[in-house]
Amino acid sequence: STPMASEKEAALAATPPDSDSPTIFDKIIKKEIPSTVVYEDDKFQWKFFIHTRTRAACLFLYFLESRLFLHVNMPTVQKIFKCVLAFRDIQPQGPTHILVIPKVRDGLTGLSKAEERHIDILGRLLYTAKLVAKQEGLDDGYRVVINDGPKGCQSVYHIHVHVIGGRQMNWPPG
Ligand code: D5M
Repeated sequence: STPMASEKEAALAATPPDSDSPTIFDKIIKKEIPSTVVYEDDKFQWKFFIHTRTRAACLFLYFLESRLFLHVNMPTVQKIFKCVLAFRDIQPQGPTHILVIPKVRDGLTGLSKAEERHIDILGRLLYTAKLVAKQEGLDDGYRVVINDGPKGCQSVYHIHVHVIGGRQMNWPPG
C-alpha cells in the first residue's frame, strides 16, 4: 500500500483518543527504543509539572528555577526538567520530518484534549517547531501539522507537532 494508505490504516487502528495507556513515544522519551533526537530543550517547567494555581507559588517556583540554574548544573537534574523533545519521524513525508513532543503527556493525548494548564507546553511545542525548522535550514518554508483523532489521521496518542520540509508542500493536504 502507499505510505498515505498505511498511515491512514495505522491511524484507524490506533489506541482510542481517550486512552490513558502509554504510547511508543514513552519508550522514545525513556530511550528504550532508539530515535534520532534533533532537539531537547533545557527549560525548567515547574508550572507544567506542578499544577499550582496561585500566582505567588508560581513566582516562588520561578525564583527557585533561577537559583537552581545559577547554582546547579547536574545533568540528571536538568534531564528531569527538560520538557520538550524533537526527533526524526521514522516515516518521513519529506526530506525533513521531525516530531516535537512534550516529555510528560499530562493528559495531552491530542490537541482536542488541551486544557488551560497546557497553554505553556503548547506554546513551547510550537516555538520548538520553529527552532528545529531553523536548525534544519528550512529557510524557504515548511509545514507544521498536528493530526487529531481518527479523521485527522492521528496514530500516536501523545500530542506531537510534525515539522515537514525540504520539498514544495501542496494545499489542500491529503
Ligand atoms: O503521527 C505519528 C507519527 O509517529 C508517524 O508519522 C510515524 C511516527 N512514528 C511512529 N513510531 C515512531 C518511532 N518509533 N520513531 C519515530 N517516529 C515514529 P500521527 O500524526 O499520529 O499520524
